[in-house]
Amino acid sequence: MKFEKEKFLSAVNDILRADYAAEMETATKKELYNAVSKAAMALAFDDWKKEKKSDKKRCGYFSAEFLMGRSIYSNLLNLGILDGAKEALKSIGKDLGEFEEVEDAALGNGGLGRLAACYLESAASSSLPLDGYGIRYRYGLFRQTFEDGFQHEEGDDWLKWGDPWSVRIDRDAVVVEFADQKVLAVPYDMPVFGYKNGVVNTLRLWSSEPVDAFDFEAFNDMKGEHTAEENFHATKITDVLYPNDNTMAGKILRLRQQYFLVSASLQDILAKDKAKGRKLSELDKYHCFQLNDTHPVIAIPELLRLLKNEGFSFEEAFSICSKCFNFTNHTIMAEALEKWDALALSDLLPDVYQEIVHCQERMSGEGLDPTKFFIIRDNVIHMANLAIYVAAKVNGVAEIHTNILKTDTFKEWNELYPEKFVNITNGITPRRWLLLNNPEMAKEIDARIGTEWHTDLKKLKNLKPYINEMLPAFTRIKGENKAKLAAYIKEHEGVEIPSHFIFDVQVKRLHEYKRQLLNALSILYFYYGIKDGTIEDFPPTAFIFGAKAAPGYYMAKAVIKFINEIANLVNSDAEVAPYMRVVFVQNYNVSYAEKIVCAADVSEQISMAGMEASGTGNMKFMLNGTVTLGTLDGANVEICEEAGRENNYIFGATVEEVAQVKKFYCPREVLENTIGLKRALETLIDGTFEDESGMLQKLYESLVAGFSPDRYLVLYDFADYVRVKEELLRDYGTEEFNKKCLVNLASAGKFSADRSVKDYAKLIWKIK
Ligand code: 26W
Repeated sequence: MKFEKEKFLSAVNDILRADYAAEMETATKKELYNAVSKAAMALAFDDWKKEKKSDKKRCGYFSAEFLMGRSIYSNLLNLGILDGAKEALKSIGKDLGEFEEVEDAALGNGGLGRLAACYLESAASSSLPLDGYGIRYRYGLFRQTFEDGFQHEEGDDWLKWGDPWSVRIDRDAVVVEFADQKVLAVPYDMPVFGYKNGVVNTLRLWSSEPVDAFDFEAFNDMKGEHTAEENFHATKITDVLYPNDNTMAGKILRLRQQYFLVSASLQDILAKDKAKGRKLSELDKYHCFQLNDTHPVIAIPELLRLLKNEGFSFEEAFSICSKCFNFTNHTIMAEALEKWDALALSDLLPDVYQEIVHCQERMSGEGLDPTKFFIIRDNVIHMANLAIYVAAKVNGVAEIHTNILKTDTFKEWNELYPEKFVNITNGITPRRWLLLNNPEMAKEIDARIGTEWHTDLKKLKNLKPYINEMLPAFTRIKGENKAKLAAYIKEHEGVEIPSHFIFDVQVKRLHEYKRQLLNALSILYFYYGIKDGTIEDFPPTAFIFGAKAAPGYYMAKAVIKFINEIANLVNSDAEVAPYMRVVFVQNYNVSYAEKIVCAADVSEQISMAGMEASGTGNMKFMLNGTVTLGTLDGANVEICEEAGRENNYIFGATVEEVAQVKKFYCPREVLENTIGLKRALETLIDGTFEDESGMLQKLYESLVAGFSPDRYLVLYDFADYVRVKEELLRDYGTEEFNKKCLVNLASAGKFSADRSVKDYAKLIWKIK
């Protein structure tokens, strides 16, 4: 897009005058942010209109979560006006960097939601007609603070700065009906800009409102209170994102959210097709739908219901659904596979429930063995089974994960429908995760191999001949990024990290299977080793954590408390100060990630093998030239395939070994036989840390006591972990180590989300 500075500034000024009765000189930061954003939106209006009107087959990405992060910089970048806008603002004495205060749109928990955001960007950048359908939560993922080392949660008022990147489309509002409630679903459309290609797709987020915003009649009849109550119920549906990641809570409000999202989206899509004169019997000619995990799977019976209302028979409707829907699984954890109480669902959505029953009957009618194949059993509805039965394709998100789905989690289903199961390895958008977050590194790459990699990440391999020559620039830029991160951490967390320290980073949601606890115990092992002299010349290392724990997840919160205690111990010990720092950053989110990922020396990806479906943080670090310290889990396996295992640091039990070990596992035995482990572990109970809450005690017990102690083999993998970790830390700083970093960067091509969405388009969506 050609950028005309004067025109742009004058557009900004017009918006300031019309919307805020302000001008450049007098506008507040917030007003300016809104005006700049709106002016940029206006530039892309024609492209957006074109895409909305186009007749091609489109895919709807149905997701309860879109973790978009901050939009302004990535949008300006993709519109090709980031530098222009920066210059323009500078010329009037303003700094684009000030918009760093703008809140993230954190309408997602973690990996699944961020993946959805990357896919939207990559699809637009690859000119693929993909639109997101989600929920416009009034409050996104909670804001996290630490008080005395404990996590505290606050509401996330993400709209504080306004929402200039959305447009409310009242004319597209639809009514969503529950047995006990009728609400209005109002869409807010966010443009999704392709990278410098003039493509603008849409993320449509639905907000719930009362059907009649203000009922004058009721008010006049003195029923005003009743109206207020209805009001309350209606907005409640989209009030807040559920902060659970990987655990199914079974809350009816969550079911309401899920149904609200899919019913509104499908009604909207069908109504527009009808208005265009399309035949609904040919729905699959114009649409397909990707169900992002089980959360939107209730779309299947809802479409059955809607089509039957249009006069189709169940079989006809079923046939349409089986061509339109596809299902992605993002986790094998049993506690995360959604199941709903049949009575509760039938109370809330009787007609939808009937369609689920019909699916079950159809299945029985086919003569399938009901002990293996069921949707409803013991009055519980298994949403994953419903999805697999109806969907055209089912995919896992990394090779190893898809294999586990096929041979274990959904073994029977795979034997029944082998052609349904496919793998699409996850990816990340290289625009946000290299161009934008690490611009200096991007420039160095451009200078050597040109800019094609911006949209064809495989081209990064052309860097390989330049690796030796690029080392000085690489280490210089990494050093600058580290200094910036250290300053930011000093300001926001109050912890001083010398930037010559190794930055060893573990950032992701807090979950036992991700084993932040393993990392924590290794730190204590090194700490006591340094103190008692058994470890000499320990390479100075800063251990950096970032993670939110689900508010009701006791063990996860205990791990946060433990690591914060370790940080206190280590950071206040003058004797180890030359060797170690520990910091747990507060409120880790997309914007924090952008700062961290480009400044890391070590990427910790240490889940118990078989548990992490893919991981995408691992890819972000790799793309920024960071070695992985990890298990053979999720996409780590493919990272090693691409970059060479010798260029990463792999440890621990493999999936096969995990299965073997678990048969006779005795953590107490491991504890006795692992040097240094006991000392580290017993800090949980020996008074090293004060434990009034009893949390640390519980953490200890989770590893050594009870029915299945140490479920995630923290103790089992400890020895191998510290061995490989120490090897890594001692390699740090050598030329060989720096080369490993760059080989990783140059080998990251496979992990572009552009590749992922193209795979989806070809294998699943059949769109061009
Ligand atoms: C019902 C509660 C609930 C909430 C969230 C269940 C499951 C989830 C998600 C499936 C959790 C999630 O985000 N999974 C992550 O998805 C990423 C994208 O595919 C993967 O990279 C991660 O490995 C996986 O943990």
